[in-house]
Amino acid sequence: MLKSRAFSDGIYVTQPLLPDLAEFQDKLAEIWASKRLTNMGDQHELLEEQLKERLSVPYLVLFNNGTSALLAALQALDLTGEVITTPFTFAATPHALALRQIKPVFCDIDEQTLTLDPEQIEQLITPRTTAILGVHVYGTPCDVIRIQEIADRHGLKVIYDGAHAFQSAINGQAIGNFGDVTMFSFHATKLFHTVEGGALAFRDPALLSRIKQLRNFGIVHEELVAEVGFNGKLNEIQAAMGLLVLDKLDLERERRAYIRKLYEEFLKNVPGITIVENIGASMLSQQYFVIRIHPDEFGASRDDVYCVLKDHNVHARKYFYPLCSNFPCYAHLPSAAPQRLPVANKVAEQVLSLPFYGDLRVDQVSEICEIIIRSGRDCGAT
Ligand code: T4K
Repeated sequence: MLKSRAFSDGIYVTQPLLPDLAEFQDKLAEIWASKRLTNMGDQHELLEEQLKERLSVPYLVLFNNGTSALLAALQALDLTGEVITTPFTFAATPHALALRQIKPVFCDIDEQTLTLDPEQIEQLITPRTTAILGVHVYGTPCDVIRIQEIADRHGLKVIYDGAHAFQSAINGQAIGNFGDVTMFSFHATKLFHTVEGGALAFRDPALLSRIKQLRNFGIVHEELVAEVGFNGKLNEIQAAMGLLVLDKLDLERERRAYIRKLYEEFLKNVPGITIVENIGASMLSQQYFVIRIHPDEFGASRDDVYCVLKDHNVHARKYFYPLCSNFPCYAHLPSAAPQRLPVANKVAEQVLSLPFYGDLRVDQVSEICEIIIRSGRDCGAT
């Protein structure tokens, strides 16, 4: 098939936000002069401070990626046994549990928000359950009120995987202020990034020294290693990247808001396509733009649309298919049985994350939507 000229270079689901090279070179010169490359140097400390403010949270600890941050959160909260979580997420969420020898217990998702369905949580609680791990998927907040009520009733901890939820808010309250701990990912594919990176946000001051200690091999001081920790530190070069990306973030968010509007205009009245809304978010993360394709009504399946886009050099992504509960390493778990997770299994077949980043042009968005709409007509006709 002929590739469109608009897409001769390939269009990907995202493109990292990059600072001006000259600005980055200036930062590098500063780091060179200081000879401080890692272990909580000036860039690191400044970024930690700025992110704490930006995310409006009392405490924030930087990590070298979101997964290691999540691992540290599980350890800092002394979680063991079983943790109830969603299968509709990136592999890192259940993997962090499994790596800590904790059994993930999969709970179905709500059809509208695509986050943990609070109605289904309580029946999964056993004497071995120690926590609920919700994911603010695509930046849509979990039902934090009901999850907290359930956790309080059963004496459970609450952790949120907020990898997609940078600057998301619920009723004006920043998303990092719910549950015991919230993890953020600062991977290059994220709205705010440090190439690779992540953070934990929390409100309990008692967690601060423990989390910092776990990030640095369990070291308390030169002559005391208190427990088994690991190397979760973000280096100075990546922290410098974060500081520069932070300066560009507001503009990127505005651009993404505009692109979201364009997509919505083009796709809102197409039968068989629904736009995934960040229900319950008083401020959007602007991390992803996701649609659901209902093949009976639309005429083509999600996989058909994915392939047609690919033929045009447009690389959308099926976040999150396959469902984590169907991975070979989890499929044997009783909670992973597809009949126990009907909504998640259905949604995983429908979702498609479309290219979404500030530099996407209007003509490109319009052409992507035309290709999608045409694919429904063409496949439906055959
Ligand atoms: N929890 C959740 C809910 C998550 O979504 C994630 C990560 C985590 C936890 C773990 O956080 P981290 O430990 O990663 O901090 C990407 C990311 O690697 C991953 O961070 C992210 N979620 C996941 C949803 O997406 P892939 O395998 O899809 O990435 P990749 O390399 O295929 O990139 C997607 C597209 O982005 C590429 O087609 C092109 C573009 N791209 C990518 C990179 C890396 C660029 O233009 N430049 C780049 O440097 O996982």
